[in-house]
Amino acid sequence: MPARKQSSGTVPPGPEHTRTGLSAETLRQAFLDNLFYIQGRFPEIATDDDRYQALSYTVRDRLLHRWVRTIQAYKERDPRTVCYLSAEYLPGPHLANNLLSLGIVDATREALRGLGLDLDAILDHEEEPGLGNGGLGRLAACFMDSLATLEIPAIGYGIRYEYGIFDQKIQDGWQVETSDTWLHYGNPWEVRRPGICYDVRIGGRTEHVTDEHGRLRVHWRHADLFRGVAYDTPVAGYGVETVNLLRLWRAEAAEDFDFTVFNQGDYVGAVMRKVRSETISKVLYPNDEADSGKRLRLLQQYFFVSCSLQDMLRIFATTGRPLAEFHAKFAAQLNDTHPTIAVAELMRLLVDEHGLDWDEAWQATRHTFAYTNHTLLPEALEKWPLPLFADVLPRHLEIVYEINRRFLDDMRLRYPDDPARIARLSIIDETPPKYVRMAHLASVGGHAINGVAALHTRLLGTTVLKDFHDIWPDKFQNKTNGVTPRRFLMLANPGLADLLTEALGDGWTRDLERLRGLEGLADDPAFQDRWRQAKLIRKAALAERLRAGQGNAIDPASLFDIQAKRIHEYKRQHLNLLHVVTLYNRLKHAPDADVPARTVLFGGKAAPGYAMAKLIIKLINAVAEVVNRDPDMRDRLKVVFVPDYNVKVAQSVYPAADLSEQISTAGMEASGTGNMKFSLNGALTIGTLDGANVEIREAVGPDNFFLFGLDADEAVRTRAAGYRPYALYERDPELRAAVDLIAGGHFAHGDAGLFRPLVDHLLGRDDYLLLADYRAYVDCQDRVADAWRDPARWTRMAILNVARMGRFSSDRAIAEYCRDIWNVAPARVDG
Ligand code: GLG
Repeated sequence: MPARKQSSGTVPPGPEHTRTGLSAETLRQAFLDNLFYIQGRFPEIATDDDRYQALSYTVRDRLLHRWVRTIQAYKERDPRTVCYLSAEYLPGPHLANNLLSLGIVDATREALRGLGLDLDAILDHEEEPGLGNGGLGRLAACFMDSLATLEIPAIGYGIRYEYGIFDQKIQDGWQVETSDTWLHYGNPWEVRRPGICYDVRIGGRTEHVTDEHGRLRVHWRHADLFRGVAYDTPVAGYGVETVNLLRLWRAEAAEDFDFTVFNQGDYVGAVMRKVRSETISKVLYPNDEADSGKRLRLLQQYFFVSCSLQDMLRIFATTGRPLAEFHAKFAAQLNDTHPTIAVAELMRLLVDEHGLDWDEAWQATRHTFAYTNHTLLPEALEKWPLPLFADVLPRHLEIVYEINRRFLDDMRLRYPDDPARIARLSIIDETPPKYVRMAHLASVGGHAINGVAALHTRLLGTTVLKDFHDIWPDKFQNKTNGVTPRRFLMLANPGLADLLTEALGDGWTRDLERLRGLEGLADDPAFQDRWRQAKLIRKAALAERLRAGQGNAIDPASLFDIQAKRIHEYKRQHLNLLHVVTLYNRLKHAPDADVPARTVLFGGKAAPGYAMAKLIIKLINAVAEVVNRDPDMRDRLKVVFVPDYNVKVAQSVYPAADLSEQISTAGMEASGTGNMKFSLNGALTIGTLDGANVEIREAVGPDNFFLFGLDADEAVRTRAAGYRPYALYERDPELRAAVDLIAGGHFAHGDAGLFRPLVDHLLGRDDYLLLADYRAYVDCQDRVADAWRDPARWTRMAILNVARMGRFSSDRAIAEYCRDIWNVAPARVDG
């Protein structure tokens, strides 16, 4: 643990010191006080939850202390502030991370030990806020961590979903969804701010009138009114005084409206309206489903964006600057298209509510926003049916039309003879029933567009946003994703973190490039030994967790081959399975074959409406059932599905991996961030040239990466050339045997129908080119097995992977956003 300035040494004892001091003794006292005064308990009768709450409040007090000082510093200095607008955040459990940021893990452990309590047991009790689906929400959380650590003034804006991502149970091999209950015991980390609330109007119609100065004015006669209330969560920087703000909005009924109904004698109606209002922030939409018709989803997006912009305007008003300078105060990032309605909403607020003229407002708007694209999948590029949009946001539709009219007028001057191109560029898709294309609105309404890995950014500019790239090549930038080394190394893998600190000093925790110093130790036998020890400890811990949870006995000495991420056909968990079944066939035919023992682990949720992904989960469990019971496998092959994959589970999975499966069809995964977390924890990657894999391979060196398969251009050509998967099936006996075994019902108690949809798709269309990559993948897995047989070689590769992963810190990513897109600088908060 790096040395920190502890207020116990520098601040004279006084009321403040005892309230927020960082020594074990003050922590112990504060914990007991909170147990008593907040929970109303004494140690002998306290429950796990009482202890968790008391400790969390103890830590929160210490955060609030810094939080207040951060706000004071920002108020005095009035710096440009980043506003990250994101419909999703996946922060993971707060308590341990906050202990780490404050530098009080050891002191807290000691304080609790003095009371006969175990810190880890208390940490384990926390229910994480699952306010996101996967990579996109987790990236937002990593970015919040890095912004605070780099001392950048920032606010994260989003939605306080009452029900986050569903919990996953596995019953009879199938995914079963149950509702998330993260708020059940209350949430000690948030502060509700009833005073910070905004009205959000929807529906109705507009009236255009001329005011007494002859100016055209628009009145929006809305049909419905909601209120958003702020819930604030502190986000502490690591090893610095900065504590930034994550402000999530909860929807409530606007009281005055209820009151009118109540006065009309309809008390029940008024309450019903309240219930209906609250549904806006009730539940997170699972991804992978077409949202386009979902009114509630559009309401959610508009709701949080409107509250956030009104909040920014309120803050701006305190600076006394003229409104036309709004963009000098705020840099707002649109995290995917979900918050893109912000472009029209800021125009509405500036023009309709604050009386700016259009050009001034447009200038401020364009310089405020920038847009991050996270996917090329056409089904994920949001567009809203025009009738729905008009019904919910009639005024915004007028504004979008006006933005579009001005934009297309320009474009017609530029491309006078190219109406097809104008139609392609238009923010409105004219195909009936007509749609509003949100990615186009984001591209026109901001000053920068970025992809999340080099390959992704290239494809963005040459495919889905090509027409925009033609007009504004300079607007396009690449910002390769990164991950926070605090949560995903220091917290998740304390043994490895200690080893790194011993070898390199603790500077790597805030400057991950310093890991490069490990290169010189890659061949050192003593260091290699300790490296393997550290890995083995994490593998044993995961094995123990799985044994306790599901009764699965797995051998920590075996090769842990792990694929953990959302279940999706493009991510190809079923390609991994084809390899597993191939290994199974080989062992069945040659039971004495010299095959290194391997445990293949899967984790991940399928969108509830995505039948094929759910069938893949069933197949994983079905294969596991047969393989794990077969005496011929003699512990050389095991298959395990880790249920309910979330940030907490992920923290125990990444450090335990030997092999990281990053095997998506090239051109499909925008970046991936799990790939970075595995590699940073010393796993070797088997992967395609997709997303950030390309850059990871460049960084760690091709010798330290197991590459296979078609690249993105080859994948396009393969499809264009009339791809016939069936021919590949016929030609490759091992592939045929694996597919036949699945098709014949071997893993389904003889039921040949169960996996038929999956097999038919592979043999008929195979959109994700599994069969095209199968042989290269299986051969590559054989090279993995060879490397694994030589522990010195494997460990050397693992050390070099970690040594060269520094570039993939979210600190680097955020520093690039600050420099190239946001134009913001640190504002140091003094201790
Ligand atoms: C996306 C992509 C991932 C990407 C993540 C963060 O699918 O490839 O790493 O965003 O940029 N929807 C996602 O999870």
